[in-house]
Amino acid sequence: MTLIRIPKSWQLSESQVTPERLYYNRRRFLKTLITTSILPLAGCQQSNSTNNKSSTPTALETSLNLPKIESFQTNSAFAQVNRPVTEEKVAGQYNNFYEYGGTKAIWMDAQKLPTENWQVEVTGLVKNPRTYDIDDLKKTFPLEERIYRFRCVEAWAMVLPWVGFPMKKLIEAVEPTSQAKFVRFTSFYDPEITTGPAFHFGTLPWPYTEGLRIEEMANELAFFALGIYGHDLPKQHGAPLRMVVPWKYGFKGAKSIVKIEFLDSQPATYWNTIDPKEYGFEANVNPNVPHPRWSQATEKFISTGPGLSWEIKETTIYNGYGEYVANLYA
Ligand SMILES: Nc1nc2c(c(=O)[nH]1)N[C@H]1C(S)=C(S)[C@@H](COP(=O)(O)O)O[C@H]1N2
Ligand SMILES: [Mo]
Repeated sequence: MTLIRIPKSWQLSESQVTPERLYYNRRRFLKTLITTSILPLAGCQQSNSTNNKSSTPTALETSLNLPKIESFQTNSAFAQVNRPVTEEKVAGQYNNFYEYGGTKAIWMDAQKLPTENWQVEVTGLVKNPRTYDIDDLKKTFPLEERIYRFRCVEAWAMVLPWVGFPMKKLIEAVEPTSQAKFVRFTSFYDPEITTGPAFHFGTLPWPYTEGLRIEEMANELAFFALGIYGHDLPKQHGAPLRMVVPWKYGFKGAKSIVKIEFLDSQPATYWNTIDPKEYGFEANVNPNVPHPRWSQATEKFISTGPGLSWEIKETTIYNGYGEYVANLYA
Protein backbone atom coordinates (compact mmCIF):
# COMPACT_ATOMS: atom_id res chain seq x y z
CA MET A 1 0.00 0.00 0.00
CA THR A 2 1.35 3.40 -0.94
CA LEU A 3 0.77 6.23 1.47
CA ILE A 4 0.85 9.68 -0.01
CA ARG A 5 1.76 12.51 2.30
CA ILE A 6 -0.37 15.51 1.52
CA PRO A 7 1.70 18.61 0.81
CA LYS A 8 0.82 21.95 2.35
CA SER A 9 -0.76 23.30 -0.80
CA TRP A 10 -3.20 21.39 -2.89
CA GLN A 11 -1.94 22.53 -6.19
CA LEU A 12 1.60 21.32 -5.62
CA SER A 13 1.42 17.69 -6.54
CA GLU A 14 -0.61 15.25 -8.50
CA SER A 15 -0.92 11.94 -6.89
CA GLN A 16 -0.91 8.24 -7.14
CA VAL A 17 -3.86 6.16 -6.18
CA THR A 18 -4.00 4.02 -3.10
CA PRO A 19 -5.68 0.63 -3.15
CA GLU A 20 -9.34 0.87 -2.48
CA ARG A 21 -10.23 0.10 1.08
CA LEU A 22 -13.93 0.50 1.48
CA TYR A 23 -15.69 0.11 4.78
CA TYR A 24 -19.38 0.63 4.34
CA ASN A 25 -20.16 0.08 7.95
CA ARG A 26 -18.85 2.68 10.33
CA ARG A 27 -18.81 0.45 13.38
CA ARG A 28 -16.89 -2.22 11.59
CA PHE A 29 -14.57 0.49 10.39
CA LEU A 30 -14.03 1.93 13.86
CA LYS A 31 -13.33 -1.54 15.18
CA THR A 32 -10.71 -1.96 12.50
CA LEU A 33 -9.11 1.30 13.50
CA ILE A 34 -8.51 0.25 17.06
CA THR A 35 -6.08 -2.34 15.85
CA THR A 36 -4.46 0.01 13.37
CA SER A 37 -1.91 2.69 14.13
CA ILE A 38 -2.34 6.18 12.75
CA LEU A 39 0.63 8.02 11.33
CA PRO A 40 1.06 11.70 12.10
CA LEU A 41 -0.28 13.95 9.40
CA ALA A 42 1.91 16.09 7.20
CA GLY A 43 1.87 19.80 7.86
CA CYS A 44 0.90 19.50 11.48
CA GLN A 45 3.86 19.29 13.82
CA GLN A 46 1.68 19.20 16.90
CA SER A 47 -0.27 16.17 15.77
CA ASN A 48 0.47 13.26 18.02
CA SER A 49 0.86 9.75 16.86
CA THR A 50 -1.49 7.31 18.50
CA ASN A 51 1.13 4.60 18.14
CA ASN A 52 2.02 4.83 21.79
CA LYS A 53 -0.42 3.02 24.02
CA SER A 54 -0.40 5.82 26.62
CA SER A 55 -3.76 6.42 28.27
CA THR A 56 -3.21 10.21 28.44
CA PRO A 57 -5.24 11.76 25.65
CA THR A 58 -3.29 13.77 23.13
CA ALA A 59 -4.17 17.43 22.51
CA LEU A 60 -5.88 16.36 19.32
CA GLU A 61 -7.94 13.72 21.12
CA THR A 62 -8.92 16.26 23.77
CA SER A 63 -10.05 18.66 21.05
CA LEU A 64 -12.20 15.91 19.50
CA ASN A 65 -13.57 14.07 22.53
CA LEU A 66 -16.49 16.28 23.45
CA PRO A 67 -19.73 15.45 25.25
CA LYS A 68 -21.77 12.81 23.47
CA ILE A 69 -25.06 13.99 22.09
CA GLU A 70 -27.62 12.23 24.26
CA SER A 71 -30.34 11.35 21.84
CA PHE A 72 -30.49 11.33 18.11
CA GLN A 73 -31.98 9.09 15.47
CA THR A 74 -30.03 7.70 12.57
CA ASN A 75 -31.83 8.91 9.49
CA SER A 76 -32.04 5.71 7.45
CA ALA A 77 -32.10 7.65 4.17
CA PHE A 78 -28.61 8.93 5.03
CA ALA A 79 -27.15 6.03 6.98
CA GLN A 80 -24.33 5.39 4.54
CA VAL A 81 -22.84 6.40 1.22
CA ASN A 82 -20.82 4.26 -1.17
CA ARG A 83 -17.53 5.34 0.42
CA PRO A 84 -16.13 4.85 3.91
CA VAL A 85 -16.63 7.40 6.66
CA THR A 86 -13.46 9.41 7.10
CA GLU A 87 -11.56 8.62 10.27
CA GLU A 88 -12.32 11.15 13.00
CA LYS A 89 -8.68 12.08 13.65
CA VAL A 90 -8.06 12.60 9.96
CA ALA A 91 -11.10 14.89 9.57
CA GLY A 92 -10.27 16.66 12.83
CA GLN A 93 -6.81 17.81 11.81
CA TYR A 94 -7.36 18.63 8.16
CA ASN A 95 -9.64 21.67 8.08
CA ASN A 96 -10.39 24.94 6.42
CA PHE A 97 -11.15 27.68 8.92
CA TYR A 98 -9.53 30.90 7.78
CA GLU A 99 -10.40 32.78 10.95
CA TYR A 100 -7.62 30.69 12.55
CA GLY A 101 -5.09 30.55 9.73
CA GLY A 102 -4.50 29.77 6.09
CA THR A 103 -3.34 26.15 6.30
CA LYS A 104 -5.14 22.86 6.86
CA ALA A 105 -3.45 22.55 10.26
CA ILE A 106 -5.57 25.07 12.19
CA TRP A 107 -7.10 22.61 14.65
CA MET A 108 -4.95 23.86 17.50
CA ASP A 109 -5.42 27.56 16.79
CA ALA A 110 -9.17 27.01 16.51
CA GLN A 111 -9.25 26.00 20.18
CA LYS A 112 -9.27 29.78 20.88
CA LEU A 113 -12.87 29.95 19.73
CA PRO A 114 -15.01 30.78 22.79
CA THR A 115 -18.15 28.62 22.62
CA GLU A 116 -19.67 29.24 26.09
CA ASN A 117 -23.10 30.93 26.23
CA TRP A 118 -23.35 30.86 22.46
CA GLN A 119 -26.34 32.56 20.93
CA VAL A 120 -27.73 32.34 17.42
CA GLU A 121 -29.91 35.22 16.32
CA VAL A 122 -32.53 34.42 13.69
CA THR A 123 -33.85 37.63 12.23
CA GLY A 124 -34.90 39.58 9.15
CA LEU A 125 -38.01 38.86 7.11
CA VAL A 126 -39.62 36.35 9.49
CA LYS A 127 -42.81 36.33 11.55
CA ASN A 128 -41.12 34.87 14.64
CA PRO A 129 -37.60 36.25 15.06
CA ARG A 130 -35.85 34.46 17.87
CA THR A 131 -32.46 34.11 19.54
CA TYR A 132 -31.60 30.53 20.39
CA ASP A 133 -28.91 29.20 22.64
CA ILE A 134 -27.43 25.81 21.85
CA ASP A 135 -29.55 24.00 24.44
CA ASP A 136 -32.68 25.59 22.96
CA LEU A 137 -31.71 24.27 19.55
CA LYS A 138 -31.05 20.77 20.91
CA LYS A 139 -34.39 20.75 22.74
CA THR A 140 -36.48 22.41 20.03
CA PHE A 141 -35.37 20.38 17.03
CA PRO A 142 -35.24 16.57 16.99
CA LEU A 143 -31.64 15.60 16.24
CA GLU A 144 -30.59 13.03 13.70
CA GLU A 145 -27.38 11.62 12.29
CA ARG A 146 -26.70 11.90 8.59
CA ILE A 147 -23.68 10.51 6.81
CA TYR A 148 -22.93 12.89 3.96
CA ARG A 149 -20.29 13.19 1.31
CA PHE A 150 -18.21 16.34 1.67
CA ARG A 151 -16.43 18.08 -1.20
CA CYS A 152 -14.18 21.13 -0.93
CA VAL A 153 -13.78 23.41 -3.96
CA GLU A 154 -10.04 22.65 -3.68
CA ALA A 155 -10.96 19.09 -4.79
CA TRP A 156 -10.47 17.14 -1.58
CA ALA A 157 -13.37 15.06 -0.38
CA MET A 158 -14.38 13.15 2.75
CA VAL A 159 -17.43 11.40 4.18
CA LEU A 160 -18.61 12.84 7.48
CA PRO A 161 -21.26 11.71 10.01
CA TRP A 162 -23.05 14.85 11.15
CA VAL A 163 -25.55 15.19 13.99
CA GLY A 164 -28.05 18.02 13.73
CA PHE A 165 -31.37 18.93 12.21
CA PRO A 166 -32.71 19.88 8.78
CA MET A 167 -32.67 23.59 8.03
CA LYS A 168 -36.29 23.40 6.90
CA LYS A 169 -37.29 22.83 10.54
CA LEU A 170 -35.90 26.25 11.42
CA ILE A 171 -37.75 27.76 8.48
CA GLU A 172 -40.99 26.25 9.83
CA ALA A 173 -40.25 27.66 13.30
CA VAL A 174 -39.50 31.26 12.30
CA GLU A 175 -41.95 31.50 9.34
CA PRO A 176 -40.29 33.71 6.73
CA THR A 177 -42.57 36.27 5.11
CA SER A 178 -43.30 36.14 1.38
CA GLN A 179 -40.63 38.81 0.80
CA ALA A 180 -37.86 36.49 2.07
CA LYS A 181 -35.91 35.16 -0.94
CA PHE A 182 -32.37 34.66 0.43
CA VAL A 183 -30.71 33.78 3.71
CA ARG A 184 -27.39 35.01 5.05
CA PHE A 185 -25.41 33.03 7.64
CA THR A 186 -22.74 34.87 9.63
CA SER A 187 -19.83 33.22 11.44
CA PHE A 188 -18.33 34.30 14.76
CA TYR A 189 -15.81 37.06 14.35
CA ASP A 190 -13.69 38.92 16.88
CA PRO A 191 -10.47 40.46 15.54
CA GLU A 192 -8.73 39.76 18.85
CA ILE A 193 -9.40 36.03 18.49
CA THR A 194 -10.00 35.27 14.83
CA THR A 195 -6.75 36.74 13.60
CA GLY A 196 -6.75 34.80 10.33
CA PRO A 197 -3.83 34.09 8.03
CA ALA A 198 -1.01 36.58 8.46
CA PHE A 199 -0.55 37.04 4.72
CA HIS A 200 -4.06 38.44 4.35
CA PHE A 201 -4.22 40.33 7.60
CA GLY A 202 -6.75 43.13 7.47
CA THR A 203 -7.68 42.65 3.83
CA LEU A 204 -10.36 39.98 3.93
CA PRO A 205 -14.11 40.69 4.05
CA TRP A 206 -14.74 39.46 7.60
CA PRO A 207 -16.90 38.24 9.13
CA TYR A 208 -17.22 35.04 7.10
CA THR A 209 -20.70 34.96 5.64
CA GLU A 210 -22.48 32.58 3.31
CA GLY A 211 -25.87 32.61 1.66
CA LEU A 212 -28.50 30.38 0.13
CA ARG A 213 -31.66 30.95 -1.82
CA ILE A 214 -34.56 30.18 0.49
CA GLU A 215 -35.55 27.21 -1.73
CA GLU A 216 -32.05 25.77 -1.28
CA MET A 217 -32.33 26.18 2.49
CA ALA A 218 -35.73 24.44 2.42
CA ASN A 219 -34.30 21.43 0.55
CA GLU A 220 -34.38 18.12 2.40
CA LEU A 221 -30.56 17.90 2.42
CA ALA A 222 -29.72 21.32 3.89
CA PHE A 223 -28.64 20.68 7.46
CA PHE A 224 -27.46 22.43 10.60
CA ALA A 225 -24.84 20.38 12.40
CA LEU A 226 -24.41 20.63 16.18
CA GLY A 227 -22.32 17.47 16.28
CA ILE A 228 -20.15 15.03 14.38
CA TYR A 229 -19.13 11.42 15.18
CA GLY A 230 -21.89 11.28 17.81
CA HIS A 231 -20.63 14.16 19.95
CA ASP A 232 -20.70 17.94 20.04
CA LEU A 233 -18.84 19.68 17.22
CA PRO A 234 -15.13 20.20 17.83
CA LYS A 235 -14.05 23.82 17.45
CA GLN A 236 -12.06 23.09 14.30
CA HIS A 237 -15.24 21.79 12.62
CA GLY A 238 -17.16 24.99 13.40
CA ALA A 239 -18.57 24.59 16.91
CA PRO A 240 -21.19 24.91 18.14
CA LEU A 241 -23.37 25.21 15.01
CA ARG A 242 -22.47 25.07 11.33
CA MET A 243 -24.13 24.67 7.95
CA VAL A 244 -23.86 21.47 5.90
CA VAL A 245 -25.02 21.63 2.27
CA PRO A 246 -23.52 18.46 0.79
CA TRP A 247 -24.33 19.08 -2.88
CA LYS A 248 -22.36 22.33 -2.77
CA TYR A 249 -18.66 23.00 -2.32
CA GLY A 250 -17.53 23.11 1.31
CA PHE A 251 -17.01 26.87 1.42
CA LYS A 252 -20.81 27.32 1.22
CA GLY A 253 -21.08 25.76 4.69
CA ALA A 254 -20.31 28.55 7.16
CA LYS A 255 -18.96 27.47 10.55
CA SER A 256 -19.63 28.78 14.07
CA ILE A 257 -22.83 30.58 13.12
CA VAL A 258 -24.01 33.51 15.22
CA LYS A 259 -26.65 35.02 12.95
CA ILE A 260 -29.17 33.84 10.35
CA GLU A 261 -30.98 36.56 8.40
CA PHE A 262 -33.85 36.21 5.94
CA LEU A 263 -33.45 38.80 3.19
CA ASP A 264 -35.18 40.00 0.04
CA SER A 265 -32.05 40.10 -2.12
CA GLN A 266 -28.86 38.12 -2.63
CA PRO A 267 -26.31 38.96 0.07
CA ALA A 268 -22.61 39.56 -0.52
CA THR A 269 -20.68 36.57 0.82
CA TYR A 270 -17.08 36.05 1.89
CA TRP A 271 -15.45 34.07 -0.95
CA ASN A 272 -17.74 35.52 -3.58
CA THR A 273 -16.59 39.00 -2.56
CA ILE A 274 -12.93 37.91 -2.74
CA ASP A 275 -13.33 36.41 -6.21
CA PRO A 276 -16.77 35.87 -7.80
CA LYS A 277 -15.30 33.97 -10.79
CA GLU A 278 -13.68 31.38 -8.53
CA TYR A 279 -16.40 31.11 -5.89
CA GLY A 280 -19.86 31.48 -7.36
CA PHE A 281 -22.79 32.23 -5.12
CA GLU A 282 -24.41 29.03 -6.40
CA ALA A 283 -21.26 26.84 -6.34
CA ASN A 284 -22.75 23.38 -6.75
CA VAL A 285 -20.38 20.44 -7.10
CA ASN A 286 -20.05 19.95 -10.84
CA PRO A 287 -17.35 18.01 -12.71
CA ASN A 288 -18.11 19.97 -15.90
CA VAL A 289 -17.46 23.43 -14.50
CA PRO A 290 -13.73 23.81 -13.82
CA HIS A 291 -12.45 26.15 -11.19
CA PRO A 292 -10.52 28.85 -13.14
CA ARG A 293 -7.25 27.45 -11.72
CA TRP A 294 -7.93 23.66 -11.75
CA SER A 295 -10.25 20.99 -13.08
CA GLN A 296 -13.16 19.74 -11.01
CA ALA A 297 -13.48 16.50 -13.05
CA THR A 298 -11.81 14.43 -10.32
CA GLU A 299 -11.41 14.70 -6.59
CA LYS A 300 -9.00 13.51 -3.93
CA PHE A 301 -10.95 11.30 -1.59
CA ILE A 302 -9.10 11.49 1.69
CA SER A 303 -8.69 7.89 2.75
CA THR A 304 -9.57 6.54 6.09
CA GLY A 305 -6.49 5.53 8.13
CA PRO A 306 -3.82 4.58 8.66
CA GLY A 307 -2.06 7.81 7.81
CA LEU A 308 -3.24 10.50 5.48
CA SER A 309 -3.57 9.43 1.87
CA TRP A 310 -6.07 9.86 -0.89
CA GLU A 311 -7.66 8.10 -3.80
CA ILE A 312 -8.49 9.88 -7.03
CA LYS A 313 -12.19 9.55 -7.82
CA GLU A 314 -14.44 11.02 -10.43
CA THR A 315 -16.46 13.98 -9.26
CA THR A 316 -20.21 13.40 -9.35
CA ILE A 317 -22.65 16.12 -10.36
CA TYR A 318 -24.22 17.65 -7.23
CA ASN A 319 -21.79 15.47 -5.28
CA GLY A 320 -24.11 12.50 -5.91
CA TYR A 321 -27.23 14.26 -4.59
CA GLY A 322 -28.91 15.08 -7.91
CA GLU A 323 -32.10 13.22 -7.03
CA TYR A 324 -32.66 15.70 -4.20
CA VAL A 325 -31.47 18.96 -5.69
CA ALA A 326 -31.39 18.91 -9.51
CA ASN A 327 -34.91 20.39 -9.58
CA LEU A 328 -33.60 23.50 -7.80
CA TYR A 329 -31.47 24.32 -10.86
CA ALA A 330 -33.74 23.22 -13.72
N1 LIG B 1 -16.42 30.53 9.14
C1 LIG B 1 -15.84 29.73 8.23
N2 LIG B 1 -16.56 28.72 7.71
C2 LIG B 1 -15.99 27.89 6.80
C3 LIG B 1 -14.66 28.11 6.34
C4 LIG B 1 -13.93 29.19 6.91
O1 LIG B 1 -12.76 29.44 6.58
N3 LIG B 1 -14.55 29.96 7.86
N4 LIG B 1 -14.12 27.29 5.38
C5 LIG B 1 -15.08 26.58 4.52
C6 LIG B 1 -14.44 25.60 3.66
S1 LIG B 1 -13.58 26.20 2.33
C7 LIG B 1 -14.57 24.25 3.87
S2 LIG B 1 -13.96 23.12 2.78
C8 LIG B 1 -15.24 23.75 5.09
C9 LIG B 1 -14.30 22.82 5.85
O2 LIG B 1 -14.98 22.17 6.90
P1 LIG B 1 -14.18 21.14 7.83
O3 LIG B 1 -12.89 21.78 8.19
O4 LIG B 1 -15.07 20.92 9.02
O5 LIG B 1 -14.01 19.89 7.02
O6 LIG B 1 -15.66 24.79 5.98
C10 LIG B 1 -16.19 25.92 5.33
N5 LIG B 1 -16.72 26.85 6.31
MO1 LIG C 1 -13.36 24.41 0.94
